[in-house]
Amino acid sequence: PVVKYLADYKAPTHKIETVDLEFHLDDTQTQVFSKMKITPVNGNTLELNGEELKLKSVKVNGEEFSNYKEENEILTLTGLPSEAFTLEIHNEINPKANTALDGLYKSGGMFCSQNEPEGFRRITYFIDRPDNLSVFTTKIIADKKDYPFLLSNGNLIESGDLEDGKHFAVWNDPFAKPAYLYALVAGDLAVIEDTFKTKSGRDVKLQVFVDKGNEEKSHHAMESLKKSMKWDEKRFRLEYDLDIYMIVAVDSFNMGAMENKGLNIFNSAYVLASKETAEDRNFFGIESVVGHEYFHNWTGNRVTCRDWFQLTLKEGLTVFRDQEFSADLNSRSVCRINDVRNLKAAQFPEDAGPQSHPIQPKSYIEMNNFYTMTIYEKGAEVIRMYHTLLGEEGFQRGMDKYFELYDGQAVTTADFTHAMSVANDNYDFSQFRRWYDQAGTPVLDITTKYDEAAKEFTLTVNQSTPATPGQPTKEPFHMPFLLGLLDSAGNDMTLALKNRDDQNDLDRGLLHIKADTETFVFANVNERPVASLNRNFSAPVVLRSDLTDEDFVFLMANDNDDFNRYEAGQALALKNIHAMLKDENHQVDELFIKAWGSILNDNNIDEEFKAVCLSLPSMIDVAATIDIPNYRAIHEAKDKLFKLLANTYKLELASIYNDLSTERPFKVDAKAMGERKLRGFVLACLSTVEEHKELARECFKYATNMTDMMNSLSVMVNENLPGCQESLKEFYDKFKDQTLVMQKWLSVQASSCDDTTFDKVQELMKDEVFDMNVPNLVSALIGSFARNKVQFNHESGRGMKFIAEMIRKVDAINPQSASRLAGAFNDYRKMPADLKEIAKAELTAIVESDKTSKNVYEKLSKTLN
Ligand code: HT7
Ligand code: ZN
Repeated sequence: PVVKYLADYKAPTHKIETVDLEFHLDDTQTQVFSKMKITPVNGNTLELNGEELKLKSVKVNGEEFSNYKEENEILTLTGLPSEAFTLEIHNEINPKANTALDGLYKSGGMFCSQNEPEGFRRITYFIDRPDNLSVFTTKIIADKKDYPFLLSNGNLIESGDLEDGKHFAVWNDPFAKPAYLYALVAGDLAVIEDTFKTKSGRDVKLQVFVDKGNEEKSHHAMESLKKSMKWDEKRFRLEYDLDIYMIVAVDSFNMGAMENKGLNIFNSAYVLASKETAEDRNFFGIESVVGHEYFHNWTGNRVTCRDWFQLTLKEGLTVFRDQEFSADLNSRSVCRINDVRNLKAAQFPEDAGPQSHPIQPKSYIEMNNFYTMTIYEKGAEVIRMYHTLLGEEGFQRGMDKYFELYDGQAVTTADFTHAMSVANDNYDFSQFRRWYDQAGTPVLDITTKYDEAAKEFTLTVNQSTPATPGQPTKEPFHMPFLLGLLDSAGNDMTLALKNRDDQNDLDRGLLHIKADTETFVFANVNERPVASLNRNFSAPVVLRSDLTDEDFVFLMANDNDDFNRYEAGQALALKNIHAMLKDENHQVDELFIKAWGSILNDNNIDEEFKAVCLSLPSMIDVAATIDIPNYRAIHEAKDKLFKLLANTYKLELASIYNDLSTERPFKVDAKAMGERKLRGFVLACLSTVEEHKELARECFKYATNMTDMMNSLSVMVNENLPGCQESLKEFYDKFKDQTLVMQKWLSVQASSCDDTTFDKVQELMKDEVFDMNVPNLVSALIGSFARNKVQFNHESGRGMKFIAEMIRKVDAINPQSASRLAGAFNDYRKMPADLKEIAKAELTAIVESDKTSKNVYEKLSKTLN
């Protein structure tokens, strides 16, 4: 397969100024007519991308043209005019056969498209790269009965009836855009409508299209859209620019959602929600994804990427924006904790494994493999660091400058840095730029010393970054490090640095870490302080410090930074789990048990924050610190600790459970969701206590919303509690016609660590609710099993052999879906020898097969290397 390099970037030879498209929709033989106005920039040879297309005819300036050849998915036209010309192409495509869901395809009875990053070339021949910005006009012709709605980007300018039961619609998008933002939808849909008045007084028509019968489940998405529009005006002063904004929900989709200009297409999982069918995390996810796609209108669409190596320019920035949106609308502390939990659970392992890459990669084989946690979530952390360094005002000045300089253009991450710098007195980001180029999670080793006589506190910070594929050595990063020194009453001391000039950010507690080793000496420190380090997770690093258990207990109770209150509890829990892994007779630290109990019994902490603070570190958090993790042992150690805590505090837990079980109206706000979250957590605790084994079944029977239902169902499945099988059956009978709910049912069963899970998954694959062609279902059943560390790494090797077989099967249908499953093998280098042997044989066979897609090839060849 061909490797593409950032260093090889060359500007396009031509510009497609406008393109008029005409579609004659048909399941297997859709006709596409494209008429492009093209300006030559450099030379008279034009290369157009085209994949899986049947070429019918080519005309230049109205005349048949035959000076072309088609090779390696490129249509090369030579001897073209050196002045502006028109190029007309007619080709045919087969949407029904498109199971890869890339380009134009069918989801249920509907036609829909997905063009990012390189799907448009599967619709027609084009300069399919983000630095070619064109004005698109689209005429869609289709059967009126089957496809009453015909949609594309921009404004509807004409529509009408045709012969033979057909009709047409013409859409024009006045904003020049790259082909990846192009969209087309045709279907027999239901729609809900609303309007939004922008800050300058324009009315924008809002529409959410869903399958008929799902209208009632689309209101939360509509409300989320209006909140997003309002928030972007208030926080970023950004107003929507078209007169219409449409969202379409589809069941077959490769990712969460897509920000096509004025016509977002969403995975139905991020649109549909009712209290009976969606969990709180789904309501939260819908708000955040609707926000994310909306925010792309400015960060992605108005200012786009020059090439796909710049993907984090739009994705890191837009994730930062959606995180801030969620934080402004919900609990800021809990949002930050959850964002970091997510980063540590998924991005840190990615950065420590075979797929590790900088947020701006230097090469790729298949771009679809680079929609990663690193580009998105670490990318957002990098944006957050600009924000921490410059403060909210300075950051906003930088954003204003970014739009002033680059609106309507395709630019690079260096351009973003430039805007941030010039808007802030030419702030020096030269060392900071290493975050774009170097992969791997930096480690900070911190030692502290208090000199009572001199009243000085010394903090020594040593940074190092492990080698990653292709990057054996690293240069130090510039990172913002937020710090507090707490006195014995838990108050933040006033900070004064003795040995350094960079005092200016000290009132914010901000230190700049730049060198491999930095020493900070604080003066006038009247008692030994407890240091609260890297507050709010200001730098995305692994922190190792000499803080004592007593310090962590103190921080859990007193830190003024909520993130570090949470983090201190995690650090203590982790220490205990490690000790239990070393010695199965280890007595859990009394200090930790007490501190956990104090949080549980603290009435001044809100429910959701309490639930996250009491949660134990994930299996991945524990495994991250072990060379060759034994997942079964980790699971058992965590389980033992959890049971100990639950049994120690069973009376208090039961009383909290009862308090939270009194009848209350169902609301989707932070308070109500927090209460349900804590109730679910407490239920999980109590279910491990002998006298409360029936509680989960009770909760399930009387549940009036999906959150309570899934909380109780997953506890029953994981602990194999009484009532589990009846509950699974009742759930199935009630929801078998609702695929989104069935995804939960499949996932909860495939995630159980129990050894019966393997056979269960084989059986579930035969169930009529499962369909290998739908990525959500593949992810819910096979993906959940692949992420089930205990069962994937089963001593017999059966778990990984099964996933290898599934990768092959799914790859023949949908390479993007298969490539995601292949991520299960990222732990390859950390496997015990016998499992590694099995994995090697399986992966080698896949990599060597000529049937393997480039998506899977790229992932697994890196894994084996
Ligand atoms: N910008 C989108 C990225 C994307 C995608 C979306 C749906 C299906 C396939 C896709 N490939 C890439 C999603 C986003 O970040 O908003
Ligand atoms: Zn995005």
